[in-house]
Parts: sequence; C-alpha cells; structure tokens
Amino acid sequence: MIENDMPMNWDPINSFDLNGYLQRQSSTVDRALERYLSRDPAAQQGVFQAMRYGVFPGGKRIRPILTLAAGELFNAPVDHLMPFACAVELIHAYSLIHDDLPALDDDDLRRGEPAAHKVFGQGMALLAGDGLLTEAFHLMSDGEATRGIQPELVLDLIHELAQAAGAMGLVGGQALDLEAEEKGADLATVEVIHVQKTGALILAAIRLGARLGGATEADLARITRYGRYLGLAFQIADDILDARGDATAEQGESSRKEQKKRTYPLVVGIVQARERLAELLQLSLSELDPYGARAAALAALARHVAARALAGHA
Ligand code: GRG
Repeated sequence: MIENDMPMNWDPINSFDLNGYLQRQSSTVDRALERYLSRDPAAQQGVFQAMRYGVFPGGKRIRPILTLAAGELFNAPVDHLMPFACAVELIHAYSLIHDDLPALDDDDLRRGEPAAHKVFGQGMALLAGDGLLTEAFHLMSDGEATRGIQPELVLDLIHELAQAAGAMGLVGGQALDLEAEEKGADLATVEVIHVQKTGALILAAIRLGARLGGATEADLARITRYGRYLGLAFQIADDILDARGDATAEQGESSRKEQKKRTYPLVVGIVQARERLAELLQLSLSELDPYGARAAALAALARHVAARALAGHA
C-alpha cells in the first residue's frame, strides 16, 4: 500500500499484523535451523536425533524472531542475522532439555510432548543439550554461514552470546534459582534470578540483531534498555501464567519441583506482579518511541509477551 492510499486514521503500530509476522518469521527460522542442522549428512543418527527432538517441532521461536526484528530495525541483511538468531534458539533448546532433567526441574513433558529424557534417556538428553550448545558456537564460528560479516564483529557477538549463556547469565541464573529452592529468596533476588536465567538470552538475542545492523551507541543503549525490560517481563508473565495454571494448560507441563520455585507472584502476590509486568511493558515500549512505525514489530512482540498474563482475571 502506498502512503496516499492509507486511510487518515491508519495507525501503523497498532495495525501491525503480529500473527502473520510470527508465522512468516518462525517458518524462516525453522527452515534455517533445518538447513544448519542437516549440513553434514552423516550427522543424523544417535545424539543428532535427540538434538533434533529438542529443536523440532519448535516452540514459538520468540528469541530468534527478536533477533530478526531488532536487526531489521537497523537494516541488517537477513542472511547476516540468521546464523546468530538460530544460535540463540539452539542455546534455548539446550537449556529446556537440561532444565527438564530430573536433577533440575524434573519435567516429564515439554510443549505437550514427552521431554527428551523420557524419550532418549537421561544420558542421551544430557548429551543432546551439550550437542546443541556446542552446535550454536560451531554455527556462529562457521566462516561460510557468517560470510560478509566483519570478522571482528562476529567474534564480538560470539563473545556476547557466550557471556549471556554462561555463568554470568543463563547458567548462573539457573544456579541461583536452584539455591533459592532451599534458601528462599526476597524480591530483589527473584529479579536477579529472572534477569539472568531468562532475561540474559532475550537481551542478547535483541542486541545481536541490533549490532548486526550497525546500530549506533545511542541506539544500542536504547535497544538494550528495551531488551532488559522485556527479558524481565517475559519471566514475570510466565510466572503469572504458571500461578494461574494457564502455562501448564497450554504446554502440558507439570514440574515436580515447581512448588519450591521462588516466583514473582509467590513473593509479592499476583496483583503486584501484574502491576510490575504492566510497568515493564510500558517502559520497554517507551524506548521504541523514537523509531515510530519502524519498530512496530518490536513493539508488537513486547505487547505479545505480556498480553496473556495481563488479560483476564487477577
Ligand atoms: C539448564 C543451564 C540451564 C538453564 C535452564 C531457561 C532455563 C534455564 C530453563 C527453562 C525453564 C523455564 C521455565 C525458564 C523460564 C523461561 C521460559 C518461560 C522459557 C520458555 O520459553 P518459551 O516460552 O519456550 O519461549 P518455547 O517452547 O516457545 O520455545
């Protein structure tokens, strides 16, 4: 549609077709994951089967879609974004396989299907997680996959994602979460756990996209604040849905350790948790104001993350 044909009250941000966007982007991500994971025809047996089970059929692909959306805001080419978007998703898939193991959350189901350790056994599930984590770094350091990107930038992005996935981020947050099951945790500690366990990977997904688009320091600072708010909002939304039973209803999950988890609604109550979520959503959206309609996808994704937890009963 050209500008002159648009109705006077057309609002590009609120008219954004998120469902269509999610469908298109997740199909593109799925195709790329399929391509990357079948590069070596010999690598389809044994542990690769368990790795594929953790990746396909996938979940919502929110993290790689955030990489693509942040990259598109700064005009990054899709073929530059895709190996990094997929690496983030491979790390996410590994974290879910490991998290479901009896030693951690002890979940029998993931996305409504038997968890990887239920199908392949604990040893193979452990190795599948290790394989996916390693594959993420194999992919990002593959000269063919990252052709056309400045080598210094590639190295820097690998470094950033390693930090987000490791003991300063995902792994560290999961360790704090484990400790909190025994020791308990106040609100500040719960926020730190959420920021590391869930927020760090989401923030890295977004920043990697923006950096591949050559975002300026000022833009990157803005996008980083957007990503921080959104990462925390993502986990609080999940906590609220869990507390209401919605998340388990959708995903079919039932964790034996869930009752011991220190969640946001458990510490401050569901009303205050919803207030904090609404505040984080507004904060994240306000960071996108200067970009107007060009950030419609990032704005719609933030609203989408919070929508179900903010809707309905308290
Ligand atoms: C095992 C090192 C290690 C870390 C695990 C992220 C994590 C730490 C565990 C996952 C368990 C969990 C409930 C984390 C909270 C974040 C979250 C809501 C994950 C689910 O993300 P979605 O909804 O999943 O994007 P899909 O299924 O769509 O991919």
